[in-house]
Amino acid sequence: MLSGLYSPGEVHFYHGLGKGAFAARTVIEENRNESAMMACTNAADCDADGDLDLFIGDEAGDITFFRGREDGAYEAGISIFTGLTHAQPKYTEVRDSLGEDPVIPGYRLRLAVADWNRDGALDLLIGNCEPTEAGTTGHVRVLLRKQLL
Ligand SMILES: [Ca+2]
Ligand SMILES: [Ca+2]
Repeated sequence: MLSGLYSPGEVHFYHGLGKGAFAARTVIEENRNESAMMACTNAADCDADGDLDLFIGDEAGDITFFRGREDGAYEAGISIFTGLTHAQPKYTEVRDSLGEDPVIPGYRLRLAVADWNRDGALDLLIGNCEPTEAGTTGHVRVLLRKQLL
């Protein structure tokens, strides 16, 4: 089971032991500061190597990918939009890294992983918020995968 915390935005993994029991938590993403506040997690084997990988959508509007390793640990997370690693970034640092014309405008990014177009490659379904003069609006987008990560 994966759990994204509201604040400080940590992501925890609880290995299932069967019969409703779980092992002690493993911290996948520790204290990402306010950029990962209300982290949204999804697990899927995106590179088809048999190990679960993670996507984490965050408050700043970024998506971080963590490649799962055979030993159950995860490689350092990288932004799928900028390719940058985020080591405890602040919200404003992540927003600045996405630029003034980001791929996905807005913030509070939520996501799901599914093969939307049934081509055998997992895609991302994304929802988020964006401020307007009339208030806050929301967007839903699908990012179709073109190549292996
Ligand atoms: Ca994998
Ligand atoms: Ca697909």
